[in-house]
Amino acid sequence: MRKLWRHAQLTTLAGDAPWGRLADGALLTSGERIAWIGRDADLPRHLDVDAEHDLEGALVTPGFVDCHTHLVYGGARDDEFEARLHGASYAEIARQGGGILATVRATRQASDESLFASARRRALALLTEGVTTLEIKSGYGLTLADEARCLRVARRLGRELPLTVVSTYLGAHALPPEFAGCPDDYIAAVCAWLPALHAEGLVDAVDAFCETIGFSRDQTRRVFDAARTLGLPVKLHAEQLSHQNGAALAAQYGALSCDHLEYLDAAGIQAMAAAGTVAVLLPGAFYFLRETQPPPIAALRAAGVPLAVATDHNPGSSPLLSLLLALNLACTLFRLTPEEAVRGATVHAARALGLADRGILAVGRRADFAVWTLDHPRELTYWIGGCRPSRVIAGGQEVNRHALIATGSSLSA
Ligand code: DI6
Ligand code: FE
Repeated sequence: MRKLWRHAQLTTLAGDAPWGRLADGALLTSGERIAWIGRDADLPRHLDVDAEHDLEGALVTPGFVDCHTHLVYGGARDDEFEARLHGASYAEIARQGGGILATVRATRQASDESLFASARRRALALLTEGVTTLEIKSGYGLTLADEARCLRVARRLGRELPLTVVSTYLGAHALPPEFAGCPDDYIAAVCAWLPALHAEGLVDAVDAFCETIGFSRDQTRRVFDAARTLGLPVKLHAEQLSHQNGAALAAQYGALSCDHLEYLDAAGIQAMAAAGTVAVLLPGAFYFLRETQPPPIAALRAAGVPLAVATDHNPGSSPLLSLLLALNLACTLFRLTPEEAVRGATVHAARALGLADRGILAVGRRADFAVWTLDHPRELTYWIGGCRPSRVIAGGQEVNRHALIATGSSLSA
């Protein structure tokens, strides 16, 4: 199928021009890919196409990439939100067996079908805003069987929704009760489970939570060694709540990304720059936990580290299901420019997932794009709520979001 999209204000994000903008542009898709892109006036004559759409001056951007989510879990943690409003801290709640472990209990009790139904609803909320590629981490199962269940749900979402899903094994997220007091034994188990998960085709990358309430550098290193043995790329939750030197360690392993980074130091920045590691900024967690120290954006920028922005959707520290709101928060709280924020949720987010075929609009890239009735792409970072694409195209196919939402509600009722 060859489809021609005409009279668009293209925000290609390709090349050096601001936003890669092309006024009155046209785009030809062939199957899942972009076959031609340029000025409408320069369209080759006598193009053989199956369908033609006039976008009447609407804005077109690449499909968004949400490169850091924990989308698959049971239950919710609104009770902890309320407890924090009464003075408890996130770390205290975690130490008392709440926090991540509360979600682990709810996830283990949830059926495969209910895990799938709730994750599907969340994925559709993101898709409705133009997200066409989504990373999903495990990390709320913490047994081989439960981690596998969660990763299978992620894979099933990728099969059943018009989204690309990248799945990340985060067995080293928290210490489960079975291993209380024995974190090294748990890390041995996390490493021992990985080959089976990988053999089943469930793992695209490996992540860990390197933190006082998570795992140490040495434990993180063991997880990374297990990943390296299987040729799997790594990424890290690094320097979120305290400085652990995790980012420098991850960079030594050529990590795709280091994520959070509020407490990142100059050595970590240099290591990331040298390794080409992407900094994934998660302003939703910063906002929801009322953190006060923002990541060192100016120094990351000066060092040439690519900046990505993601939702970090999870029930504890970032119950955020809007990548557009994450973009606004990245600008207001972290002082990203609107163009940096939008590049952070497209081209740099794709790079954080090791995907070279998307994130910009260019010939040969995936035909993932969103159409917006906006005048300027910076509006994507400006409006707080209420901004939705009028159309979403994933792999060259128009996504019927209303039909997907209607089907899901009847299945999960
Ligand atoms: N850092 C986070 O922000 C999430 N996980 C992590 O390692 C929080 C997960 C949760 O509170 O459930
Ligand atoms: Fe996270």
